[in-house]
Amino acid sequence: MSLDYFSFDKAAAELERFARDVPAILAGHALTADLSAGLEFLSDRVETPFAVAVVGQMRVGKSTLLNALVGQDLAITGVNETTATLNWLKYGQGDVTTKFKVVWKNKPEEFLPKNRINEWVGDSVLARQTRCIEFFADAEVLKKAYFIDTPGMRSVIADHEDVTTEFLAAKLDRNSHQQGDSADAIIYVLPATARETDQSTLEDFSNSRIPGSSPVNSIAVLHKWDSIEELYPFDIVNEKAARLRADFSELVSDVIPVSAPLYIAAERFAIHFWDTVSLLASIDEDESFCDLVSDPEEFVELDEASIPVTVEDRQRLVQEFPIPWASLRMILRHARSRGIISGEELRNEIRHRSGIPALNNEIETRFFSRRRLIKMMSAISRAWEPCNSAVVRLRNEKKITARKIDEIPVYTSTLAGISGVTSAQRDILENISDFLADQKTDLQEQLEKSSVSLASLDATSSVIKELHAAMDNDIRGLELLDEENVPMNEKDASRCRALFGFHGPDLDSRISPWVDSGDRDGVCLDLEMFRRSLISYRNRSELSALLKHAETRIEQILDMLEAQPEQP
Ligand SMILES: Nc1nc2c(ncn2[C@@H]2O[C@H](COP(=O)(O)OP(=O)(O)OP(=O)(O)O)[C@@H](O)[C@H]2O)c(=O)[nH]1
Ligand SMILES: [Mg+2]
Repeated sequence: MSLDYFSFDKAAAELERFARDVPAILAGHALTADLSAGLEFLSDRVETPFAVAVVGQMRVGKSTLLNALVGQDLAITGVNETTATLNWLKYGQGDVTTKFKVVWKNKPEEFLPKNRINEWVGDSVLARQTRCIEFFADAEVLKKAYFIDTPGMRSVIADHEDVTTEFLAAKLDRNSHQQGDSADAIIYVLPATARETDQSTLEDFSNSRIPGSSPVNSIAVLHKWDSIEELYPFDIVNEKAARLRADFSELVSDVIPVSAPLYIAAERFAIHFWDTVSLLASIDEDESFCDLVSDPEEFVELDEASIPVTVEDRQRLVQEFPIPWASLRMILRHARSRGIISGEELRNEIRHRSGIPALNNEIETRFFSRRRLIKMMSAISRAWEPCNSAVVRLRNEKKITARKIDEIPVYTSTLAGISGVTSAQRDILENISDFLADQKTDLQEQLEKSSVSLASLDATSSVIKELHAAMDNDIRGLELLDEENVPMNEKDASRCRALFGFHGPDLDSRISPWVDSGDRDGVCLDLEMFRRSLISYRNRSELSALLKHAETRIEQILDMLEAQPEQP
């Protein structure tokens, strides 16, 4: 067993090799040339990016969140209801990034300069005539996934909600999921402001829930928590997330507290901003600090000698570094309550608290890797058919050719045995014998060619076949574990999930439940014990395939760990 069975990158490289080599092998033989066309889709399929849609109530910060994830201000944000169309954020370079594409409902699509986008904001006539808008940016993340910004649910602008729900429900259609077409993920943005009770968040979620979404493709974020009017809003939202995680466990993969403006500030604001904010947070007088953070006007106008940053400097600060007031206030309070005086430390702390790194990680490891596998597996399984047909044709051809080759000596000796012929007839018989000898050489060449094609086909597809079987078993195992009433305790089930690549297909993710066991030997020992403990399920016939696969995965992991050099 080799490393190829774990890492997605290696699997993708194998698939790429397969997609490149097999059509060439098929095209190289007259008998199979027609089948190579059936494989052209392969390379495209591996390349297609994922679609990630962001949905939620109006003004909950969907567009701001997308800008944080993409790393650029592509989606339009605003204090009033803003996004009026389905907006796709896609990868592009050069001229296209200065434009946007309008896909009209009733006329051909067109590219327009970016400065005209305001005509599509809010309740506009143009928005109603538009199917969707596409924006392009040269952002690394967009190479992997495109993002869809949606108009707010419960929108006062008619039609918005229907547009979003219908569109996304169609994308998540179970049947297309089977085909591996729907590699989409949905981020539900739920408000986490002070007046949102758990009950109202639950209601909000059920209102915006897209039919067909499930933990396999959905995640919830509690957004705008920075505006909770408490000293420790993060602790409050964290507790809320923990409660909702239990309520939502059947619906989304996780519930993560997020504040996009905090991340945008951490990523884009110069250190001057962070130094100034931490300086302001260290004011001696508690009362002055409370006045300073009481409202945005006071923040820039309060003129007291004890404040270590002048009124002019504060005015310049808010102009230069635009951030929602609630976010700025939260940063100031956070720095003060935790006694953070270093701008750099504050910035790192806020980046972490923004929840975006956790969200990115969740998107990547939970659904991208799993969806990527499903997508890849579906591409591979579609490639079997032409390959198998080619193998059958080549084998038949080989059989027929070999038979013909065997028959030739019989004819030749029959010819040689003919007696009592004239010399002219002898010449003819000799010509026939020569002709048969040439035929034999041609047939042998033909046989050789078919054998070479068969051998290359076999060599090229055997790795991918094994890979396919292993990953297919991962997916089947995960699906079984997703079912209700699986006869396995939760701890064992979650360990099997990890083994099957639930947290990511690479080795580290697969052994994540055991890494606490210390060094490599500790992990190996615990894995071995886990393998033995699975024996207790052996009388559950419905689990037999799953147990067998768990066993195989453990063996492969042990082989791989043992092959690794010991850490010093
Ligand atoms: N305090 C705070 N403000 C936020 C946050 N996210 C967004 N905002 C602000 O909320 C307002 C609305 O943000 P958008 O991103 O436009 O919201 P949206 O959900 O896309 O709105 P629609 O497109 O109208 O549905 C803007 O003024 C943002 O600056 C957040 O996490 N915290
Ligand atoms: Mg918006």
